[in-house]
Amino acid sequence: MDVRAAVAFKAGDPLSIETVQLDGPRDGEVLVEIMATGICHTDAFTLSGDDPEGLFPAILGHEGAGIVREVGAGVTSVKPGDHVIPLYTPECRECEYCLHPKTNLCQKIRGTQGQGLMPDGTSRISLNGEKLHHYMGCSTFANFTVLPEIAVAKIRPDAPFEKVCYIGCGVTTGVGAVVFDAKVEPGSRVVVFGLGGIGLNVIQGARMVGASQIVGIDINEDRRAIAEKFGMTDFINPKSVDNIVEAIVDITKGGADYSFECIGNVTTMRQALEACHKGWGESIIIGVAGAGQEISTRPFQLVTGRVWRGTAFGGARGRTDVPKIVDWYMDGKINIDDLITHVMPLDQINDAFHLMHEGESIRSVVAY
Ligand code: NAD
Ligand code: AHE
Ligand code: ZN
Ligand code: ZN
Repeated sequence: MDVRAAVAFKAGDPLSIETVQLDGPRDGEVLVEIMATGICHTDAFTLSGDDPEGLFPAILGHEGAGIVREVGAGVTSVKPGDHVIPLYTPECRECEYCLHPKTNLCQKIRGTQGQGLMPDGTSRISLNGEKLHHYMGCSTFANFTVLPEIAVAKIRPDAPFEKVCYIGCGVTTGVGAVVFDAKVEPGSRVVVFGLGGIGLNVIQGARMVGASQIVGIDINEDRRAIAEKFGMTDFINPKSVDNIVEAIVDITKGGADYSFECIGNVTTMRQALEACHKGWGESIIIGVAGAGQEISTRPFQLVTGRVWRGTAFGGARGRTDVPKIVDWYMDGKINIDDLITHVMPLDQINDAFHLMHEGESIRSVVAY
């Protein structure tokens, strides 16, 4: 079938709106009509050429929501008409990783996913006979996509696509990092580096679990008001202090119980670790850093009890946890509406990248 898609032909170039050809679902796959997709910083990261796994030409996008229109042979967990959120971290419930209690990183299809292919090693997407790569197993910058059955979470039908698409990455990553991975305790002092589409969700997750102090760090002063609305108690602009680590240790009376790096910058990753409390502070890396980047610190920081760790997709097991997070939104436990600052049609998708780079948007959503 012909579908409308934003194609990334080359790193650094704007996306190009094209009519591409999509093959139907094969065994264990589903065809999904994408109704809305968010634009995450990771899409910009891959488009920039910084992603060591970045492949071109490709259809990017990994933060979608839509409706199952067709299922391939053997699919049992969803049927046409079901509302779903695509999962870049699938949940097969049978691989060594799914069966391990300490990780959400299902590896069942990770190999082919990283090669921009479906699990059988082929692509379903082409343009005038030329193969296009899938992206993060999702490719939501198209009004239809094909996904493995294990990479869709079935959600309630009354949830609005233009809002809950954001649960496909940003909301789950930020809230989940607090709830599922760090397991922040009530009364904790939490520090959040980067108050964008992810960091603001860390803030609302921290407020949800009862953190007593939530310190936000951003070079964009405009983030202060929205972060306060989501639960931030203190704000520091690194440009306004001599030493950001000392400023955090001072304001938290000894250091963070938990810090979250939501930027993707190896310098702020080090600051986030070193701003943790001696003896027990844990720093969680969420930001994705470019090819060739490395983190460093004095080992003494870890010897003296700080913990450095990371999280992908907020530690969420997609098919199990995403429907619950949709319920949290529908029940008013989390706020998504105020984070979606821009909604646009597909042919304006390049504006979403511009708004992100200019610091003018929190989340842009394409509504098909
Ligand atoms: P964003 O662009 O919306 O937000 C980034 C924020 O960081 C902005 O508010 C910006 O002003 C701030 N910032 C930039 N440089 C800074 C600095 N030096 N000091 C302080 N603040 C600074 O991006 P996002 O969508 O929130 O994504 C954040 C990061 O998380 C990206 O690296 C993205 O790739 C990554 N990410 C990771 C996962 C995961 O599963 N681990 C999931 C989603 C996104
Ligand atoms: N491909 C990159 C890393 C990109 C990355 O870390 N992706 C996160 C999700 S970011 C969502 O916005 C992730 O889930 N990672 C785990 C995984 O298996 O991909 C690189 O550096 O090679
Ligand atoms: Zn993302
Ligand atoms: Zn698995």
